[in-house]
Amino acid sequence: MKSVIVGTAGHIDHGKTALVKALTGIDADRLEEEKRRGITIDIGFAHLELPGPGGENLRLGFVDVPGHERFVRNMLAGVGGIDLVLLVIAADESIKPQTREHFDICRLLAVRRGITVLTKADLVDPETLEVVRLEVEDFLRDSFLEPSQAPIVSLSSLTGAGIEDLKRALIKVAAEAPVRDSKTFARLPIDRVFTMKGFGTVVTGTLISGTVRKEDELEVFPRGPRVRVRSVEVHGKGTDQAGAGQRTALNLGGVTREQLVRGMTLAPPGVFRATSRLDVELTLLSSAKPLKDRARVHFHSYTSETIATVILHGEKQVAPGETAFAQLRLVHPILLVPGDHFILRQFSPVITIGGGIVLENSPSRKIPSRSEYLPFLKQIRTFGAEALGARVAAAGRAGLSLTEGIRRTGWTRQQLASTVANIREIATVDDCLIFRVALDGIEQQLCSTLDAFHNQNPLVAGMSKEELRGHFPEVSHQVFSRVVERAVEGGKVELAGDLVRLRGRTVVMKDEESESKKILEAAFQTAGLKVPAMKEVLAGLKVDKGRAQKIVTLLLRDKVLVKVSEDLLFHRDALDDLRRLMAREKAQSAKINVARFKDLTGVTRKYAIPLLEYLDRERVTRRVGDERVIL
Ligand SMILES: Nc1nc2c(ncn2[C@@H]2O[C@H](COP(=O)(O)OP(=O)(O)OP(=O)(O)O)[C@@H](O)[C@H]2O)c(=O)[nH]1
Ligand SMILES: [Mg+2]
Repeated sequence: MKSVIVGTAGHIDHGKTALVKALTGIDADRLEEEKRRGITIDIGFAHLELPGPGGENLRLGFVDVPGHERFVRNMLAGVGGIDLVLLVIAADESIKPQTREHFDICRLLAVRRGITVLTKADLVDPETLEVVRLEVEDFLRDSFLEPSQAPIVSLSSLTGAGIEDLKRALIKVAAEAPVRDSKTFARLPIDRVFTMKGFGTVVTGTLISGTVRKEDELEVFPRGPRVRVRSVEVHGKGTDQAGAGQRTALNLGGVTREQLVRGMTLAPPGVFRATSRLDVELTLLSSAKPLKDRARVHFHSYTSETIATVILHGEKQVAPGETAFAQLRLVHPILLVPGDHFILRQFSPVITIGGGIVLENSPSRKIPSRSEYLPFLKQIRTFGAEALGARVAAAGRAGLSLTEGIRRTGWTRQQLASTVANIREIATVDDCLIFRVALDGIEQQLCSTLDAFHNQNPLVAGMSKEELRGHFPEVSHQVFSRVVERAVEGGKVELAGDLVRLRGRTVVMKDEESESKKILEAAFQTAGLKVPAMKEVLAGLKVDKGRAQKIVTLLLRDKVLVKVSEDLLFHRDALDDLRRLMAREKAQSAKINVARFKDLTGVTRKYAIPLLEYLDRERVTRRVGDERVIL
């Protein structure tokens, strides 16, 4: 069954509540004070099912708002989630200030459909009704209620005349309203909180997107506990789940009434973050005074309100009727995503001056230069694939993590994935979206970093991955690994253990270096197990100490020299001879002690102990007491 939310709008006493009652039989004025004073103070609710054009049922949830100018903030809490509006104008009074203000609010909130209702038709003669109708048509010209497109119905809630016409118009307009997305993340801006005896805490609101099921866990924004949905009601009836576009009541566990107020939002846990900075596109009403940079305003979105400072992107002020990009700094954080609408009211005296649409919910604190930032804002203003592309491009080499992408778009992982699948320029690396050109750039820099390294360190076989990684602090671990992989696959780079090197770059030696290498190797080879003191060998070389050290490292890497202890290096041939010697000794005796080892090899104790320990490590011998078993 399709669910549509219908809001009322219009001047005080023009018959909004009476109209809702004539349609639904429900008196939306629920407060004692409202009944006593005969005016609506806070939003009220009603519901009605009508047969749709195809025979299916349409479920209409009504949000009835107050017309009094002092209660516009309550009106704003109700109008945020509506799909269509009934603009109520009394035939005996015609257009009045809150007719204009409510209508402006609907336009600023981008309400796209509705019906104009001329109430109290019974109080005027047909000529007056006709005059009012013409006046109203003029007023609506070129708006979303343009008279040639949207119905105007005159009726009397008192006599019931015209109510059936309105129902027919409602069926038509409601059937045309797009279905809200029940598959995306649930968001429920709370409009009422109360306790019910034996039930505990109950909240109500218009579910603007997604689905809430019994037993769901939800998070309270801007900050609050995680709560559990104990039960769900839609239009006063218990149900297993509520879908987008339904008036929803939730009985919540894990929270007290005192922890919740109107203006908070319920959403799935761990997905979103409330924000106190928003980049927006805002439009000033032509009736408003110019809006200056840094002006303080009242900010309203869905059921929430706070005070905000308007920071214009590169302009001193916005002229009446103009549209501009701005950053809003909110005094209290609110959970909003791109595409959400808001209303701005003058700080004092409080009147509606404009409104707009959220473009970015996590802008940086620093305001970028206008020339640099405006193209980005224009791109994200498209809200589709192009907007996502712009965000990924702006993320540059860091890429946009899916978590961040979800938080900043309000899209689900699936929505993101299917959008990205159609953008060839974007690659998905594990959990990160990144432009292919960014990957190319990192790869190029990786190769030039390696090239520079090889040039500076001709005697080193490659750069350690760790050190190379250090050159790319802005790049995530996943992306770095992917780029290395790509470079290897592309044949540009090769891996040798933990070392990365450009393909084909072997160690290059200058003449005196390769000569030194030979001298060094020869010195160790001829020394056998009686290895020379390192210092002496190095002193005999033609190269400086640093290079000599590198040559030693190179010989160690190539396993020509073997490190037996911290300061004892042996030539591998000498150690191979030693193994053979031990094998021969085994034929004589299964065991060997230090004295015998010294005799056999001719080395002093200073060398014998490290060598034996080396043999133990190599599993040639095993120490048993003071002796060793030859294995
Ligand atoms: N004769 C006549 N009276 C009406 C009609 N509709 C409403 N009224 C009366 O007008 C008065 C105001 O009606 P409400 O429905 O409370 O007006 P409202 O627009 O809800 O007022 P607020 O919520 O305070 O802005 C009440 O006394 C209604 O009985 C109508 O069609 N004909
Ligand atoms: Mg009312």
